[in-house]
Amino acid sequence: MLCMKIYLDGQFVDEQDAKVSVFDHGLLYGDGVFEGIRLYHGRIFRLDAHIDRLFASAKAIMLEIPMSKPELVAACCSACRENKLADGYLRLVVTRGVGNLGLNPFTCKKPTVFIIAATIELYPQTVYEKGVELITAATVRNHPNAVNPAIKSLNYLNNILARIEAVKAGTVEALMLNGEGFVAECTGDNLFVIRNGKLTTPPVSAGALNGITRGVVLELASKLGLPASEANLTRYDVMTADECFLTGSAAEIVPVASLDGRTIGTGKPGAVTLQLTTEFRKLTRSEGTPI
Ligand code: PXG
Repeated sequence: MLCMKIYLDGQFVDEQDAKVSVFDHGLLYGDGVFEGIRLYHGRIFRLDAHIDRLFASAKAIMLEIPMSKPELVAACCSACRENKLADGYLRLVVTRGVGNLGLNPFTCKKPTVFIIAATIELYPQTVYEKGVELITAATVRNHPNAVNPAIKSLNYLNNILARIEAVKAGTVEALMLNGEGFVAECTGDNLFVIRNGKLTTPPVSAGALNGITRGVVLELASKLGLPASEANLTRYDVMTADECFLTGSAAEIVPVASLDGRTIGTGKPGAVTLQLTTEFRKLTRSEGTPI
């Protein structure tokens, strides 16, 4: 593969030269924010929404991004052009920057900004054909008053601990419940269930990320005349749904075949899931910020 050009603090550097300090609080404490963004056919999908969420995450952790929104949009576009990418995945990261060894973020004078524009490793095709087999993680979602899961921070251990459970159980994703026992989301994807033609997804207040793909699916549902709402869900609601699917920028729309060994619906990708997938793919082919 050709050497990737990484955007790092205002410049493009070869990947072997793209290094951050061991004193960067992004590394020392997971102190920072990020976005994972898709590029389809030379257009960045929902870039403005990702940039808005990045700024919201940064605000929540009192991190001042040293660039304006239009500057970040321009940097994302250049990162794709520099790497001659037409389809791929952007990882946009803003860390607290270099400081001393103490927790105090105010010792960090300048946030580090980098953008990796790469090709993407998707879930295997069988996952889209057969659906994922979910397990419920014993690791509970972070309480919103601790590290709010709505913040897309570099502090992903909560999700990683649950992902370890999934992998050890021989699958790719795990369902995460919040402290009250309601469904939050999966480790890197939002969740929807369908019952009697009606879509339901947990509210952000249940510990879900305000996913960009989740938002697109809610828009598509409204366009298609499918009733959709946000409501608390239990494991029972997932197990007994007619259909269930996950959403994420990397995953797009992934059917769920089972939860903890209970087959959901027919166990095959359902009609509504397939219809939404078709409509989602039409959108990714037809809109986006040209690079
Ligand atoms: N929930 C969580 C916890 C996420 O991290 C999503 C939902 C989906 O959101 P979007 O906006 O993408 O529709 C995410 C984002 C990975 C990976 O390597 C996945 C995400 C982020 C970073 C890495 O699988 N998903």
